[in-house]
Amino acid sequence: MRNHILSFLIAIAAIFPGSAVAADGSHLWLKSVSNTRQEMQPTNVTFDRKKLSPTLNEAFRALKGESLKNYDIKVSLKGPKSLGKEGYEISASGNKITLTANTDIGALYGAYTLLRIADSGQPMPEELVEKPAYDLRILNHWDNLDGTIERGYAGKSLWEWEQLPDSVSPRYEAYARANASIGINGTVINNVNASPNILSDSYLNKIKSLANIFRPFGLKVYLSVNFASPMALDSLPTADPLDPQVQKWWNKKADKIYKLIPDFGGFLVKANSEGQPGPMDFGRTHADGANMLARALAPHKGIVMWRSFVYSPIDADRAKQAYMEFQPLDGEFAPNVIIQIKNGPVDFQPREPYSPLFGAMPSTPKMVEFQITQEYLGHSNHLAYLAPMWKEFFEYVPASSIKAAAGVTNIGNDKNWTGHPLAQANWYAFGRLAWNPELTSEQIADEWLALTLIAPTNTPAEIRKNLSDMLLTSRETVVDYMMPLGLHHIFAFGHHYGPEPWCDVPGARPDWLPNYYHRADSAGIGFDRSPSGSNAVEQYPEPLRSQLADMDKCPEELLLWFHHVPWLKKLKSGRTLWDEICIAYQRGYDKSIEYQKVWEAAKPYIDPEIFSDVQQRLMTQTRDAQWWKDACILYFQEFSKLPIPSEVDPPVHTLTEMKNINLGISNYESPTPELLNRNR
Ligand code: GCW
Repeated sequence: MRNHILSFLIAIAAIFPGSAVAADGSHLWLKSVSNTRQEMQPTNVTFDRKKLSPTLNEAFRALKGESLKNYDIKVSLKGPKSLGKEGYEISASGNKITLTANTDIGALYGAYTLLRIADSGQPMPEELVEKPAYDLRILNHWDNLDGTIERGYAGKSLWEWEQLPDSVSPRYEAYARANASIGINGTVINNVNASPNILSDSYLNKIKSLANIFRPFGLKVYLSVNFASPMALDSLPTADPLDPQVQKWWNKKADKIYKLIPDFGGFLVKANSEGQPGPMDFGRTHADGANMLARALAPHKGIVMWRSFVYSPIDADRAKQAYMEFQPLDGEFAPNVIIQIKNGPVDFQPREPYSPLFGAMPSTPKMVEFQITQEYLGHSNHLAYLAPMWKEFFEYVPASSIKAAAGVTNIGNDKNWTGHPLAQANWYAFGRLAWNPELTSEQIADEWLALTLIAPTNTPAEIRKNLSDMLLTSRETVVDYMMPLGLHHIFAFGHHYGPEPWCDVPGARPDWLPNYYHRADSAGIGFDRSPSGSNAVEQYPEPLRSQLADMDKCPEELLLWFHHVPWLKKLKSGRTLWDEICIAYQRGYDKSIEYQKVWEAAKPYIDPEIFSDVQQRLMTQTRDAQWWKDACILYFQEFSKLPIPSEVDPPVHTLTEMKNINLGISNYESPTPELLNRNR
């Protein structure tokens, strides 16, 4: 009963977006999905079906949205085969719209598209045919079973494990609807640092109840699994992938899962990485491990997403290690295995070159893993709209060369889902880009702004433009005040929030420490990955390889990623490297102030609760930009021994002050020294 009342309130809030309940960001970009059901005839929306499935009922709700009320909409489920499983076709003439699809889910995607077009004030296209670029568009939750979220900054996990399966939060449905509305069709609901318990009978029953709620929205459930589960759950003496008992255990487990959840998607695996167990513990390869799981899932059409995020020190350069471990296995994986590769070769830094592994396994299906949650981009305190970062990846890696896209989500149980109200745009952008990587960052930003934050009809164009520019430049701003010119991983240990280029943790793996990456000394700064250094450039194809290898030709935004550059080296601007570094920190800081002004000017057009929330966060962002600027300039100056250029404001903090800041961030537990020193 309680749940019904709650759902009702949420639905009311959705119909009246101006009401106090809806103004807290909880409605995301779906202010106008209606709660009308089909029984409420007569209506301007008709289907060529008598009875609507739950999926079509959802389509009906979307099409009954306020902004579509003047259209006559016919939905036909007799679409051409060419539309595939999820595609749709829209044709509009005057106030008549026909939406055609092959499947219920295709019709639902088409319905959300119509609503998006109408709600964001775009003209109705005469003809629009859409099919997703990827069959798999999938969120990765790093949610632990105790309700905490690794690298989560928007509260606790959405999944209320203790209440499941009997009592279900109304947010599960809202979550599924939000995902479907942007084309996301899969979700891995638990952390890749996986507890074996997720596969216990009791959890599987809870997961079944989530899957039932997600199903009408075309959202499949996947699980992260711990490779040693047979040992942990059923005391098998080994988890060796070539042991028949182990194979049998996984086969039985898969059978059990599919009995409960017939459309279960499959497994995601982090193996032999950061202390997680894996096939190499038993002298086997990643392919042996992945293929064993793939065999268990294949009869049910399930898949294995096997992560390539590994860095055993088989080479002195961590950036080379995943490639070295995986590239030789090209062609050895079963057909239902996809290798899930982080966008860059290290770890979700504000800027990385693309991971060269994408170009090195031609016979293996690959997928990209983006990080939506801002582990390294200011958590939920900083504004960083990430579409430009993901588009940068697609500039180097052709969208058609990969099979799927995954995004490590920024969702938690905060009222507004993502902590920072503007971080909703990243969830939105991930879905939109996974559906169509050709969309521009600007298009997506404008859509999201119009749907979520500002009503296009009564907000002056200049305000809209400034807000859009603010989003579009925000990631580069973070790069500028944190790690310009290809610097990377100079974060504070453990929580990865503030600056700590001086960080030293006795006993820690060297490749977890900032000086491993920045290598500042009296001669210069940066990691030499050219042929005279680690030669990581060798992993890239020509002609890019030669370009990256040459200090004078390497794109400047990646210069210190690939080169150890003398402080006084002249860059393209004619300024020295040292001056450019200082100026970048200043530019980032200045931009953060500019964002506060843009936001202030938009005040009359923004909901007051959201306005003050974002205002606070922008202030924090400026405070932090100042910290980053002062900390990094003063610390690196100890090596460069050069004066701060006159166009840069002098620091307001001393280096000692900066070293003493205790951020008091407790949401990440630092690994024990023992774990730190385990490679696998
Ligand atoms: O980005 C790093 C994080 C870890 C994370 C790991 C991974 C889930 O710091 O918290 O663990 O990567 O991607 O496996």
